[in-house]
Parts: sequence; structure tokens; C-alpha cells
Amino acid sequence: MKMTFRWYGSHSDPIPLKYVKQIPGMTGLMGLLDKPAGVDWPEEEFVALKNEVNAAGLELEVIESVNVHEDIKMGLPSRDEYIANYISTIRMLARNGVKVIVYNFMPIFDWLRTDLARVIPEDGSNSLYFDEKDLGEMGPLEIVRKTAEDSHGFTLPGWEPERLALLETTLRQYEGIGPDDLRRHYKYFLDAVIPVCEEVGVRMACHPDDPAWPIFGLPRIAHSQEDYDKIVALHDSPANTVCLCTGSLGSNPENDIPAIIRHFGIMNRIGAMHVRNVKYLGHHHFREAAHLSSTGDLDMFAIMEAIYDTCPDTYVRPDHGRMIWDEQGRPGYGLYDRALGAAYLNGLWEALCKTRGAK
Ligand code: DNO
Repeated sequence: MKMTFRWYGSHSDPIPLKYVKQIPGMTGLMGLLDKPAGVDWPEEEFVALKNEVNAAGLELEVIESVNVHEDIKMGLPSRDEYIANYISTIRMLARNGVKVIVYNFMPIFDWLRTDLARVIPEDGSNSLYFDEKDLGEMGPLEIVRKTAEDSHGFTLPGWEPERLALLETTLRQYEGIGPDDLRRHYKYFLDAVIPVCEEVGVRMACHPDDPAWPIFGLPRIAHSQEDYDKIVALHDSPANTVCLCTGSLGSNPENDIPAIIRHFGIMNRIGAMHVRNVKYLGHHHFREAAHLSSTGDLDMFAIMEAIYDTCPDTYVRPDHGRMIWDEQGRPGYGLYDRALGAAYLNGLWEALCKTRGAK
């Protein structure tokens, strides 16, 4: 297990790399370079980022996210040009030591919340929160406006301005596209990129829908074990993997997270893990919790145990943290609670290794 941390680059992340390195057991980053979907990433920018990260004593083997252009998801004729750029980016990243690319195939919205700073009454911290009832009143344009307003000027992953600029048009374009169409477009994409990944030794890892159900009537095809069975079958290869995000899939209590990890771990189809906890508050209603099992509804020990048993070499990162100790930062991506999360997950791992044998 390699413990990593999401970092947004010195131009947009208030957390110095030095602080990341000081988290015990931190080996590297799941780093993000802010590139709009569809562009061919310039090598010199990536090399500069990699050098900066390596100079801080950290690795950069997982890149999150290389976003997939909407034209690819919609199956438009222009997709071939964007796929060619994607392939060129894969080759460039592989040349520079990247092993896993995290991405998603969600139409328009990556993750969605109705409140980015809901106060947790028990301790006065705050966390990301979702209540479908609030969403019903808002509608997509309103939620985008609110999310931008509440993000304290930070660009949030999945909410990049260029992605949302064409929101109304894109929402309309998706009207005739159902889940099977989206899967067909997905297969076209995978058939083009996975052979390249095999050739250069990179794994693509698809992040789940968050929350784990359809929203705004858009097709969403990655929120259950059955969905992922279909995705890994679209192009059968060890390079076509899952970024198993426990909190995204776990927003639906019907998803048995340790069982899903075991299922795909045994198949060697887990490219990376995001490990965090959620607290259920009702139907399609939850908030994010501290990583500690007892503060939410996921069994973090069972999750780490499933990783230990079936995919012990995978990359793990603590995921969205609460805002604690009055930290001001990017919602979900502050330093303190994610550092606590990493320390806790490392502790669970040590206990597993000491009682069952080192891995
Ligand atoms: C949310 C993140 C996602 C993830 C993308 C991968 O906080 O986990 O935005 O990075 O879905 O493309």
C-alpha cells in the first residue's frame, strides 16, 4: 500500500509540499495539474511539477485527473481529436514515471454536494454535505452558482470553470443520451486508449459517480458493483481499472464497500483507492465524516483489510477531510483532517501487517 495525498500544485494549493511530506508515512501524491479536458498536456510543465514534487521527497506516480472531454462522452465526431490528445498525454505521463491515471466518465458533473461546509453539531467542525431534497429546489444552474460561491475562490476538482461555462448547452445535448449510449461511447474511448496504456505500462482508473445515483436526469454508469462489472468488461485488460472511492460508492448504503473492493481486488482491477468515511442521514442524504469508523457508517478496518487481502500494492489516499481547527482552505481538501486520516489508515495498516504478516 502506498499512502498518497491529493495536492493541487503550488500555484493553487495553500498547503506547502513540505507539510505533505511531514505527514508520517506519506510516499507521494495523487497530483492534479489544472488542465482543461481535451488538451494535450505540455511535457515541460509536467516535468517541472514532477521535479518539484521529487525535490520535496515525494513521488508522483498517480495523476488525478486527466479529464475526459464531453464530446467523447457524447460520442460527437470531434471526439477523435480529443482522444488523440488524451493518448498523447498518456504517453507523455508514462515517459515521466506515471503509473496510474485517475479519471471519470460522468456527464458534466463530477461530484455534487448541496452544502460545502455543513457544521457537524457534535464538534463544530464542518464537512461536505448532500441532501437530495435541497437539490430538488435548486436545479443544475443554481447548484453550480452556489458551489462556486461557497468554494472560497478555490477551483474545485470537477468544477473547473471551463467545464461549466457551457452548462446549459451541454445539458441539452445530453437529453437524448441514455446509459447504454454512454457505455457505447465509453467503449469507443477505452478501445482507443487501453492498448496504448498496455504498451506504455499505465493503468486507467475510473472514479465512481458521487453521489452514487443518477442526478438531474443525466446518465450515470459508475455507481455499483454491477456498473463496474460492465465497465471492466468494455475493454478487458488489466490496464482498465477502478479508482475505488469508498465515500462516493459508500454514499449509497446498498453498496457493500469491503465486498466491492474484494471483488475487483481479486480481479486485479483496482488501480487506486480513495479512502474516506460517510455518515448516513436519510434517503439520499449524507454528510462526510472523519476517517475514524465510529464517526461515520463505513467500517474502515474492513476496508483496509479488503485492500490488504486483495490489492495490497495499491495506491491509497485519504479523501475529503472535514475543516477542523479553523483551517481555511479548499472544501474537502484541507491539510489537518486529511493528515489525521492518513495517520489513522496507516495505523490500521500497521496493525494488519503486524498481526498477519508484512505486505
Ligand atoms: C472529488 C474527487 C473527484 C475525482 C475525479 C477523478 O473530490 O475525488 O473529483 O478526482 O472524479 O476524475
